[in-house]
Amino acid sequence: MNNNQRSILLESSSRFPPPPGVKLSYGTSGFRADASVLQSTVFRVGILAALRSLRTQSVIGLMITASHNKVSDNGVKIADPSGGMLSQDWEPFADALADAPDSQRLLQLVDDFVKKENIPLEGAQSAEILLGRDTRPSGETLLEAAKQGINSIAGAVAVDMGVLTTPQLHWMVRARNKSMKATELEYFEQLSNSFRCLIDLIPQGSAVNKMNDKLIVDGANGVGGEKLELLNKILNGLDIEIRNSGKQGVLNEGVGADYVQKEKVVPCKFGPADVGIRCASLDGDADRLVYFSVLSTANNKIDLVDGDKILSLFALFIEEQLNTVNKCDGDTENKCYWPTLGVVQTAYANGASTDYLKHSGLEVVFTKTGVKYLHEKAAEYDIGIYFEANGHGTILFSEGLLHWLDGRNSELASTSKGSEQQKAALRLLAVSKLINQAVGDALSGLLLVEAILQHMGWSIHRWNDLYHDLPSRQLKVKVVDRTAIVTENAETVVVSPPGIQEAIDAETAKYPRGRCFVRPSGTEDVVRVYAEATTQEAADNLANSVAQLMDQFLGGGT
Ligand code: 16G
Ligand code: MG
Repeated sequence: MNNNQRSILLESSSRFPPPPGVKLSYGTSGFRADASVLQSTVFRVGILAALRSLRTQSVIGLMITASHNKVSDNGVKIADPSGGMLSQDWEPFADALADAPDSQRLLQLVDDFVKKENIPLEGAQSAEILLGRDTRPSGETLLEAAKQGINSIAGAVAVDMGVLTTPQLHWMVRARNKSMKATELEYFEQLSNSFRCLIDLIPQGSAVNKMNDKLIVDGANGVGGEKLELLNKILNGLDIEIRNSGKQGVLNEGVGADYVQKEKVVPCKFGPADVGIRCASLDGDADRLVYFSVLSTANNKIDLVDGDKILSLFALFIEEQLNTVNKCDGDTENKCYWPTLGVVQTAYANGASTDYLKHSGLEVVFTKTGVKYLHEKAAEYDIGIYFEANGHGTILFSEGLLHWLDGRNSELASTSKGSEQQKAALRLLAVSKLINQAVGDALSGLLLVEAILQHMGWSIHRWNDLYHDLPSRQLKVKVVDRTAIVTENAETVVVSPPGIQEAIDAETAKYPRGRCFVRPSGTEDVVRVYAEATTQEAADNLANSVAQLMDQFLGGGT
């Protein structure tokens, strides 16, 4: 590092002293905390993003959001060149950088890391970082801190993309690194064109018209509602009413996908008048999507259609199209190609969904909780479909498969234009453009759900009847040190402290179809308990007794 770079870093970081006693870690979703303590962290993530861009010689993203957390929180995370999450091997450096007590220590860390990673840091190379933020009031000041961090690295340029959903920013980073145009308009056009394409390909005579009813979307009073209003203007073939678009209510307060999925009740501004109508909910930064319908009985209860069911719908549709495109008659047999198709879930997936997917002949694999793990696993297949029950997920297509589909489509266009086979190839290509290949995206996911429901001629009730969820219960337990819990097998088995797993097994064995696991949360200082059984009472009892076990083994107090 030359002296000029050294003095710029020292000077700028002295303007962003870390608040005393705050220790943050780059968890599953970046750094998150009360917005008032985040200035220095965001400044330092700006430095990190610039170094990452120099190291990869690619465009990097920096997103300021705390997703479904309360409005006074905020957070910051990095999008890697592929549009995915920051590479895990840089996370320890992110932690060290955020925790450096003063400018000197910060400088030392950067100096060591730059040498270790061989980062060209003399201004000879350029770096570009796209910045996005959600609608939180603290976003603007934090964005300024990020810019200052970026500007402290010679050759690095910050490009403010404005208020965006998290998936929009990831999409833009991916597009830029593929030398594609990457403005918000292009994003909207890609979504609306591919959606239109799927609608135009709906088989004649399917029950489509009956399905052409209204969708009501809860925008969580956040950026998703705002963006959906814009997208809705250029969409046709869909009747959407948007509520909680952020003009009045408070972000995530009694609204949004996280609230709806966890509490299983209607969000604000929904009620008895909506019974029977298809409803959807986005989270605060629009990377999660769940559907629901309002039940006619009182108590604001809903029928929840969660990420597992979105996954099942997508998997069914993809499988159907693959079967059609590969319908081989005689001489075309050698043109068939069976791509690998994998479905990725976490232990939170309802057992009934896993059974359903397996019975449908699909390969189901499990990973730890957290988008980065699911995404990485899904990328191992030609088509990898992943979803967390909380509504975060997407479909990944390999370059090889897309290339094959393109070729197959051209060939069919000349030999049997308009055939079912060709339409199936076109549908798969349209899905690959509609669904966000970078990260789970509530807006693109919503359009795909809508297109598939129209294709199938299904109501939300028909969709929800694919299988029936086993009753489940989630609890959190406060313990002395949650990191004492070490798990294996996609978080389904506790390997340490010794004895815990045996105790959980003994408890679970008391319940028919009982299933239970515990894991330390990555976003809160608690241990989470999940239990499933054939009745709600049994699931509640199992969860409660395992919560007590946590107390006994780890101390603390529930
Ligand atoms: C974060 C993760 C989400 C995960 C959740 C678990 C991302 C973008 N988000 O929100 O995938 O389900 O954490 O939270 O990775 P927990 O560890 O507190 O249970
Ligand atoms: Mg989110």
